[in-house]
Amino acid sequence: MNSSIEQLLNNQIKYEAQASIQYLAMASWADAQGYNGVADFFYSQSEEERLHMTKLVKFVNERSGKVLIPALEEPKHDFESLNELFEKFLNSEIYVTEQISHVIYECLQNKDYNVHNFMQWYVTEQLEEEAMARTLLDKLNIIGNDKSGHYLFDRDINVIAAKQSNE
Ligand code: OFO
Repeated sequence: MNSSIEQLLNNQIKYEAQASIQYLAMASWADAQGYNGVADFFYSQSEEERLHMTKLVKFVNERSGKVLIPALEEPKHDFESLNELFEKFLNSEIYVTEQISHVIYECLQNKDYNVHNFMQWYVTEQLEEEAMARTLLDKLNIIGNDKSGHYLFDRDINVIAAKQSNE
């Protein structure tokens, strides 16, 4: 594997790991605030990001590349509101999507069609996750500051998320 592609995949390992701990911190914040549905949602998003990271680790090793498990930055722990929480979620997904597009671009420049092919799974996954983050933030924007709206959002979030990922 070309060393610049290897470096990009290692960077991607870091972004997935960073998203995983960020979502864990978000789950924990929601748990402490009594938003149990939102907490479950982010606990499971955190697990998913961890799987995305591990899939990359295994792929780089299968291709005889060198994996360097990275140090991570401290995640954001505190949020003013559910809106701020979900804005962070959407921005994090947009960032990861941009990084994946960059990997794809470099694969094409370097004619690495194997890695290009492998990365298609991430492209599809990101599309779904970004769409889900947008839908949830849109709903919160409709709800505004209404406490009973937040209660219902928390109660229904996992149904909304499941429905969105079946679309
Ligand atoms: Fe790894 O899918 Fe989101 O970030």
